[in-house]
Amino acid sequence: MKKHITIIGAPMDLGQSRRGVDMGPSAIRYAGVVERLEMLDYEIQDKGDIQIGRPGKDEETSAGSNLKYLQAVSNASQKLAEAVDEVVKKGSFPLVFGGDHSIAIGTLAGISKHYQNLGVIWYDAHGDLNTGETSPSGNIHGMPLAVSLGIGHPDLITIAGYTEKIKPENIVIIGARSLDDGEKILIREKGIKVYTMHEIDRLGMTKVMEDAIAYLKNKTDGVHLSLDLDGLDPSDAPGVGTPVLGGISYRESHLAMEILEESKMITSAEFVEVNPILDEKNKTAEVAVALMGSLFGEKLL
Ligand code: 6HN
Ligand code: MN
Ligand code: MN
Ligand code: MN
Repeated sequence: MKKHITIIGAPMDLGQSRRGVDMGPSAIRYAGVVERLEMLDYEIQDKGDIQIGRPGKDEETSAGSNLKYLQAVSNASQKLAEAVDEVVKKGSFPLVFGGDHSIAIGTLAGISKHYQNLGVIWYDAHGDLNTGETSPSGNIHGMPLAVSLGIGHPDLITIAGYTEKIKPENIVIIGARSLDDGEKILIREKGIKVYTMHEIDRLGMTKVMEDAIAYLKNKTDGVHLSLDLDGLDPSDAPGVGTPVLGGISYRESHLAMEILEESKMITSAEFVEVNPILDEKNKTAEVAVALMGSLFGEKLL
């Protein structure tokens, strides 16, 4: 039987300040994702995009909170959680396209209830571990990992009706190079495993991925890959809203995806922060699709 993947687009741009990332799902589709994965003997169903509201500027702030577009992000997260939940229920692999990284709140809320111990690989320049108190920006895309740990605004941590989506010991962050002070404190407090660019440079991507897999292997019953394109170096993935120099290369990223594929460990994935307005001829969407190829078993020979 052919393995089954279900695509869901989450055209969300309210979790951050650069418009255009809502066109990410279209850009990824335009880069040929369905055709590419079908070649790998997957049956693909594209469910289209979830509906995201267009709140006015007056809805940017809400009483008692510095989180921007809290209501809109929380509504969309609930919708995405329901859509993803359905996909997992019918035994298909959920593949979600962003949109900004705030969508991970909904993705994880939809997936995690199906697992006792969901592992998460967070491939990102950032930790996305801020709360309203520690955030320098008020942008919710800097918060989804904290929210999924049950730390953050009550409206966000209760999406899908339960709070602790993931446990700190089941998280691995890969590619970090821009962490806010509050995030560093939380990482130490919770003992979260982080491979910063320092470890990637020093150990090499093969060792980093092998260690990450060994770390998650015996304690998780599924692993979600949340891949923020800004984990890659901006020279390879320029179409992102919060680029940070000194990132993971295109080749290293392919290698990481290939090693994950060999591990047969990944049970869901999302590719986020592709912003075609900031991109160079859809390069970043094409990179995302190429990485998905490797994640799902494409071989060079
Ligand atoms: N992302 N740490 C910064 C903030 O505003 O909280 C940047 C967050 C970036 C989030 O790339 O998904
Ligand atoms: Mn991110
Ligand atoms: Mn990021
Ligand atoms: Mn390769």
